[in-house]
Amino acid sequence: MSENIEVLNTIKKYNRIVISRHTRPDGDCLGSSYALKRIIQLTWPEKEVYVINSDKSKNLAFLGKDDPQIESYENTLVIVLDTSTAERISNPRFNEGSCIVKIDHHKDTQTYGDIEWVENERSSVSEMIASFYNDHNKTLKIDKYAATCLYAGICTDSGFFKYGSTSPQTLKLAAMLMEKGVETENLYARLELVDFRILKYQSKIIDEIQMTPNGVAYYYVTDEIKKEFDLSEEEASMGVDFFNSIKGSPIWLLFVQQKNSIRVRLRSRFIALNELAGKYNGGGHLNACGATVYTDAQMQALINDADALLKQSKKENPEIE
Ligand SMILES: [Mn+2]
Repeated sequence: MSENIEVLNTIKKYNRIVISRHTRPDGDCLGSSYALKRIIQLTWPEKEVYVINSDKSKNLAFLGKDDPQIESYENTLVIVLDTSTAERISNPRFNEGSCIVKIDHHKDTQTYGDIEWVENERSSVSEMIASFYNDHNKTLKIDKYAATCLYAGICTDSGFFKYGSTSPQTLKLAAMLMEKGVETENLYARLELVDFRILKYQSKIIDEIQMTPNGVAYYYVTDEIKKEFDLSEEEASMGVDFFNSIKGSPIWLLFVQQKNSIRVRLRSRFIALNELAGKYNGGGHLNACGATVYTDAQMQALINDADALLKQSKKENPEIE
């Protein structure tokens, strides 16, 4: 809360503000950026506010548009949203700002801001901006567009309110945004649209999915498959979500071929995977990890280890499914 007031006071002091976010943008960093810009513009029409980044999103372009790079960062406040480390910031000039504010909900891995407001347990930075508005609603103004951007960011980062990071506060703030006129049905429809080629990719995975004796589901995305569906790295790795609800398969793995290695995405419910990921050059959260293997034999070893882990887990807890 005190950082939140410090952020407000800092915004008041500057007449030129640049908002930046992380590379490979997602709904949260885009939604929070466009919403914060709109809130500042509505509240202080005399301020210049820009959203400036060096890459953009195709699928979420309906949320808003970035501004072109500006000439000078003199007397400029730079606000970086949803980005834990400086190297992920999608604006190479963020450091030229007179003051840098970081607002984030990732584990605080690196300090780069003069002022940092970080809350790990928040579902999203969009939720933090919604709460920022809510805490200062005597001063700040919001409209339907800003509320829609924030609502979109909360939805995408919380898996539409399904992940554990969704708190009573998340839902209260979502309700507050809804009262500002968010048309949720339209928004969900837009957020859920997929390209036809991605649907075909999904169909291929579902058709060819592999299964170990104890129920670990897995799939290997080769370069050939990436080419066939014209997949970017990100699109290829999205495949891990295509088989996340098979009954009896609480562990599922996606392997993605790289130049000199194989990237692994590990997912589970009810079973901790981080130790397994650690054994294969990776790590992460309890139920969502990343790892890297270098040969087909290592890939098979990881699959065998996952199968043994699942066998053991099902023995210890027969309710796992
Ligand atoms: Mn986020």
